[in-house]
Amino acid sequence: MDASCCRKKKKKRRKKRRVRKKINAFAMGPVSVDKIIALQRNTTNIRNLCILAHVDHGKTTLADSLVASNGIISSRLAGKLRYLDSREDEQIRGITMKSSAISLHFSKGDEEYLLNIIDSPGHVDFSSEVSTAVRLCDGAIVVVDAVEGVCPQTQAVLRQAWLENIRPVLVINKMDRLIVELKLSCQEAYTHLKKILGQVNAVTGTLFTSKVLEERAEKVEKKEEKKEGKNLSGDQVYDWSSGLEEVDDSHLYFSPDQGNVVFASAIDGWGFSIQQFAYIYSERMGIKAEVLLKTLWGDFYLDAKAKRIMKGAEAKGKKPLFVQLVLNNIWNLYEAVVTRRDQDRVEKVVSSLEIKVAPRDLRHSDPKVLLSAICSQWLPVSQAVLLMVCDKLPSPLDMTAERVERLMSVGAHRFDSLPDQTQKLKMALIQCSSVDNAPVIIFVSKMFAVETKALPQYRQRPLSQDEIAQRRELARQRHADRMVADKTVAGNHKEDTHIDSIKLEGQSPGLSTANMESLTLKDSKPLQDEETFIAFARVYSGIVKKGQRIFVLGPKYDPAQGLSLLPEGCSATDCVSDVPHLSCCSMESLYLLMGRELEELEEVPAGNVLGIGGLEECVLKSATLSISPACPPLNPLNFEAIPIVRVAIEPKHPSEMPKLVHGMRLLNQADPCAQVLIQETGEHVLVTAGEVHLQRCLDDLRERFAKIEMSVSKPIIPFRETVVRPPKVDMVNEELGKQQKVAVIHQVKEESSQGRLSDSIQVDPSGLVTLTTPNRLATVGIRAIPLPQDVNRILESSSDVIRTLEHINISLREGKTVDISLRTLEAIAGLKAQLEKLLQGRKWRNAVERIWAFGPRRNGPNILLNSLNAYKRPSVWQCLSQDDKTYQNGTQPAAPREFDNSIVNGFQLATLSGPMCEEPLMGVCFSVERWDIQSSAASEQDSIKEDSISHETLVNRRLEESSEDMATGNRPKPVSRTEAVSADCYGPVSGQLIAAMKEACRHAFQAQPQRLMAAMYTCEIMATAEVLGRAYGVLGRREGRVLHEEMKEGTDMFIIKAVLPVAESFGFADEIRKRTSGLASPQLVFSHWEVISSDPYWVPTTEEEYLHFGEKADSVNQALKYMNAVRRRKGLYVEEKIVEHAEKQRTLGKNK
Ligand SMILES: Nc1nc2c(ncn2[C@@H]2O[C@H](COP(=O)(O)OP(=O)(O)OP(=O)(O)O)[C@@H](O)[C@H]2O)c(=O)[nH]1
Ligand SMILES: [Mg+2]
Repeated sequence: MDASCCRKKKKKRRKKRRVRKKINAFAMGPVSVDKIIALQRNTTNIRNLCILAHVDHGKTTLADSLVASNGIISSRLAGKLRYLDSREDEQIRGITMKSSAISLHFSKGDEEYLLNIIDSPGHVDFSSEVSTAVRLCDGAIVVVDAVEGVCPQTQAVLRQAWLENIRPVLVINKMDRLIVELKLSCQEAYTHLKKILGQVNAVTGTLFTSKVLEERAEKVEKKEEKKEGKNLSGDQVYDWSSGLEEVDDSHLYFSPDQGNVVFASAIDGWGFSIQQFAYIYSERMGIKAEVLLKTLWGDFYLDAKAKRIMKGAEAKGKKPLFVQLVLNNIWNLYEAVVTRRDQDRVEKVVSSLEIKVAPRDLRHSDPKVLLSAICSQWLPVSQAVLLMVCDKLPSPLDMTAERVERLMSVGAHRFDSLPDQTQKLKMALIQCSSVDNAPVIIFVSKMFAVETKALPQYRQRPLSQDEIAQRRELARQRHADRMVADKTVAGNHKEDTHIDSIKLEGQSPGLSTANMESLTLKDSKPLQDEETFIAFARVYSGIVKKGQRIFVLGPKYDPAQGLSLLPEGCSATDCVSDVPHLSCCSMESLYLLMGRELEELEEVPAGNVLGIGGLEECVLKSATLSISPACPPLNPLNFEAIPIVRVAIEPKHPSEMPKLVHGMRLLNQADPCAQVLIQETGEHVLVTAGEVHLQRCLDDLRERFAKIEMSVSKPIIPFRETVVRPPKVDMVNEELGKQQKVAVIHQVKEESSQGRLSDSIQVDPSGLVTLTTPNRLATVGIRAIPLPQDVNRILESSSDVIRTLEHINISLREGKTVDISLRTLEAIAGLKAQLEKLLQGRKWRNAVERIWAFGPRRNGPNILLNSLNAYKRPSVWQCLSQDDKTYQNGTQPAAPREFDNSIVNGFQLATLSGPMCEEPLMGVCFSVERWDIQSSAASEQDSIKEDSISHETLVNRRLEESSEDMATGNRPKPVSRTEAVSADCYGPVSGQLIAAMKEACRHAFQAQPQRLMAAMYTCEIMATAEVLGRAYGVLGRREGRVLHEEMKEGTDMFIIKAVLPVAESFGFADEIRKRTSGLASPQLVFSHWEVISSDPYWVPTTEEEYLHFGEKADSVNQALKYMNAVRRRKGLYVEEKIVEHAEKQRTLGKNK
């Protein structure tokens, strides 16, 4: 009896265990790869989306809930695991540092969807990772913290989404904080949420307005062009309307009644959109769901007596429907579960919601467990978000023609100037077709490194039944062989060594050697410490197959050139070595990206995000891949962050240098934004976006890529050198008379040039420097003039436009015709107009037309001005007057004078490194007021022409190489002087002229009051009132300047906006976090360059100054400190007193 009872119990227990196992398997088992492969073919139901937000607003937590909905992680761990933060430092720091993708499955009714979701980092240092994510998507979930609202990075990501033309939906996250932390009532919360929506929509509104205005300007221009073309003469009619009135923009905004907003608490696992409540209440109250959909959000209330929904809740002091029907429920639940912990009420709520909660959860001491148990059944956040995503975000098939054109038109070229074959590819991109003959087009947005042993082909996996059987067979065979060997070579001590050969001879039928080896090799190959690069990519058209060969198009590839050089019908399997910026590669493996895991695929159809292996030799950071050479390289990514923090790195042991170089090359490839350079000084330099980014790069270098001990220099802070107008007051703020002013300048001048001025240089009191070449054949007269600040700012922000302008000018000079896109022409004309507006006054008369060049690197913020009356050279703006009739009517443009290039090159060299501490110049205009070349030089020019050319190209090359990437360029090679064949013992005239011009510019610079410019960060700090004072303290100590401070409405948070010199920013974030016990955390973004007002060369000159500062003037001079630090780092001479306070040495008495 007892025994049978026992058996029954055991049986029951076993059954229970089996059931539990089954349930767990259902909950934990991820969707099979086969299913996802099947879904990849149904393009209509694919959604490629990324999650974007300010740092810490809960992207990864939300992603956890979505991942858990597919059973990849347990729902209990969702929010705690942060599954997509797979790096150790991400987990430790609690911030995401890279974008990573995962493919999920979702069923909505009968429809099945494939969601390729990319989680992105919110920290400003990693904003380049956001760019790489946004490019591959068609839509985005923008997450906003319900308490913090719109923050700087929220605006930045909305702008990025806008620029890439992808559609956003909104998730207002951390709703629980409104209840638990801020303790708002439902009504207050509703007002607060309305305000946040308003803020987000304001950002979208601004982006939209600027776009409409831009488009309108384009249209007007086109119309005018047409009119001119038809030679219509008549009165010009101006249209003053902005065009904004006519455009419907309602679909752009976020509004809960549009279904593009979800309210959520990712950490507690709930989220809802208006739709869900509309359906719940339409059933319960008998009101049509459509009516509720329109009224649940907004100024509507429920008139209980009339049983009708009325407008005007606010005016009548009634509760809006959203408060009454939606928020109330949630507030009640929180009150019962979290605030009061009222068991009875909880049970009532649970039964009214008709859900089941495990008794274990009901009894749990942490109320959050019970809360998530209830919420995840009642309003699962994944359901709400994924429904919205499937409904509101476009599929890859919905790609607009506008987006495609923008992707395809690169640089200054017009889309319609591209070859016909290329223009045809536009249709392929729009159709996103996966038929067999569709051209394959892929964009790689970044390369990421994974440990080779983590790749699926090397992963330890459970053996299948067949493999186990095969192995058994193998073992049996080996055993049998050994037995045979034992018998035949009995007593022979070599028996072991024979086994292999015997094995080869004694094959059993059906089991080939290759098979056996592959079985044994695959699992035992030592792959420790190896990294493999995988391309993070998307297929825009065609089907990609494993092993397929493909063209890799560099960003400078020109399809017109490619098509003319390649034979007709040429494919990537043929060898193409002679086409610039084009190479071939085979895609060795294709992967499905599943967060931390990769799954191998055989082929991937259009519209999907994927990983590609085998491209590391051909792709550095990003690239376009296509099987057609007619494909243009797709537009490069636009990065918001400018890398600014640089450190020099060297190995602890000099012999490990090659390892470091190798490691840095890998790092350069693995990070979209980090730059690796070899400076002119030979230092290996790493440039990163900020401190956190720097730390991550160094960790990667140390632990993954170089694996050596390194010493890292202190961050190298960049400075700029400039000149300013002579001061009007002295350091004690006394007005300076004219006499004194001249005295001050003279003194500086004398000091700086003491003993160095030779007789070939003359400086006149007005600052004009005249310099003659050593062979006395050429003389230049240069004056340095400070550019107005606004001009400086415009030049700095327009470096891209200036670069394009320079390219166009080079082409024109070479006699090529250039087809320039309207947008580029407009940008150039805009820049010219802005400069004309700002450079007004007698001094700048006609200055914009007279601009000779920009520098350094031909696109920098300094200007070379032609002030020679006798020399009319072609204008840098000549592309704007290309269609000019007078020009076409035969009046030839002026030709540049001989040696024109030497003057420009001398200017480029001078602006590349200034005399203060060899940093680049900024905001300086060098006006050429004299340039004489004696006739003997001109007559010589024929004989030395060749030489001068080689010299000029050498200088050009040197200018370019100084900034070149280590990965792409080599170190500048020393050029032997034997090239110089001139009879002139001073070398060729052009070379001398370059040197003379450079020196003249330097002296002209020194003849003016010089200043350093510091890079500045803007920093936004959010802090509570208690820690505000401490935050100010830290800012003050680090030379920060507070711009404004405001209180965030509805919270006790203050937002301080300040600027801070980059030089003072290291450790700032940590210090402020420590001082405020983690309550304030700043975001530092590079903003601009600012002149440091103190003069580094200042010494007291006036009587008042002697009185005030003493003879030594040893109060801290910030500019001098910075300048000397840079000089010391570069090994330049530093003028410093070694003994500052010379006092007689004495021994202090013990008792004093
Ligand atoms: N109260 C509350 N906290 C949340 C919620 N969602 C996330 N958090 C917390 O917010 C912090 C940041 O969450 P993450 O998901 O790492 O934020 P993120 O946006 O991915 O951050 P980055 O990737 O670094 O930009 C974590 O401590 C989360 O626990 C929420 O709904 N409510
Ligand atoms: Mg994150």
